[in-house]
Amino acid sequence: MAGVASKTLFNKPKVELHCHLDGAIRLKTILHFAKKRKIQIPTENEGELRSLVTCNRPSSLTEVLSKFSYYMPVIAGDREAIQQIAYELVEDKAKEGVVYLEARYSPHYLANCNVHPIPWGQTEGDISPDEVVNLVNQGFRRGQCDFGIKVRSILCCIRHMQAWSPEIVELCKKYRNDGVVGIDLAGDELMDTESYPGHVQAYEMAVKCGIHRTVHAGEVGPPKVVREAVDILKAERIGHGYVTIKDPALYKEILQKRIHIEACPLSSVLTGACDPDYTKHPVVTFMKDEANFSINTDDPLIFNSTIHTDYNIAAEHMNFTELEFRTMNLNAASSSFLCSREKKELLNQLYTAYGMTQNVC
Ligand code: PRH
Ligand code: ZN
Repeated sequence: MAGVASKTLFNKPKVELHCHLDGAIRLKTILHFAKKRKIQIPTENEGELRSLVTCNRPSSLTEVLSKFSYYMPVIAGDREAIQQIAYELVEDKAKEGVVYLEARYSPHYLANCNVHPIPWGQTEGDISPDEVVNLVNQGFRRGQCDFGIKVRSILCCIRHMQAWSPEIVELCKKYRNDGVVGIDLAGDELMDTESYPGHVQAYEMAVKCGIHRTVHAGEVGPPKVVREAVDILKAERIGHGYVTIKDPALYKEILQKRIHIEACPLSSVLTGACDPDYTKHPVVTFMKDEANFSINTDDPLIFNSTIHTDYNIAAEHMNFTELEFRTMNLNAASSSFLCSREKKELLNQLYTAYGMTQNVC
């Protein structure tokens, strides 16, 4: 066992590119705001809430996504709660040794727009998606000061809510110098973008304005979704992308273009996206082929995990060595959506921490 324990340790600074703010909330915080706001949730007990909102065996993406509805009404639409979850995420990630985090969320979900279905703007007395971005920024700013790590946001379009996408790209533009580094498309991917012009137009605008782009694709959907993400949405990074290896031409292109794949091992098994045998996981193929990829948590609340859980999976079942963890984190830093100056700073921070002499000027 001593061999396994030493194998699983990667106690060095890490970069995480794929973590959902609303999938990374503390149970205690949900219970606190439920009580404070007098919002009824199925239980007031932390252990019971954990079993309700977490997945511990393979299910489906649809089931995983349905978990959010147990607790989102408690957080969404509340200024204090939104700031607090942002602040706490920074604290949690700093404790996990993450030095740079790109956290993603849907401003519309956190503003409660799915409950008050007005596609653009705000209802009276409610908070707008724009205000959500401000609140998250405030939480992240405070967190960065207190815990000394760097955090940026990616704003999510939602597959089945294309009417929100024009506002997402506008918010990305508005806050591009204030914490927001990119656009994403999240949600259930079994819908093709050709019939979703709202997303296509938003991504066209993102390209035009130099907004960085990632897309959830090839998680549970077919290779075609990844193809669309690359060809139509001009994605620079792919969230999950496991299915890519089933289409040799597509996979070759991903490798050649060095498109970054944001892999989330535990998530991939619990959403039923990948076989539970981690030794056969697409990440093993990515590693063997020296693909540009990273290891991330996705939704640590739902998967009852931390970044260590995913790193341990990689070490124990995928034969990741210290060298592979380093390479993977350097690839993540290079594929981050930071501006070139900050990217160089991050890379140099990692080189120093990993005891490497290389320096980027
Ligand atoms: N796949 C697709 N969508 C996901 C995932 C998974 O990686 N995890 C969270 N989400 C969606 C949730 O609906 C969440 O509310 C939204 O992304 C924004 O964070
Ligand atoms: Zn995700």
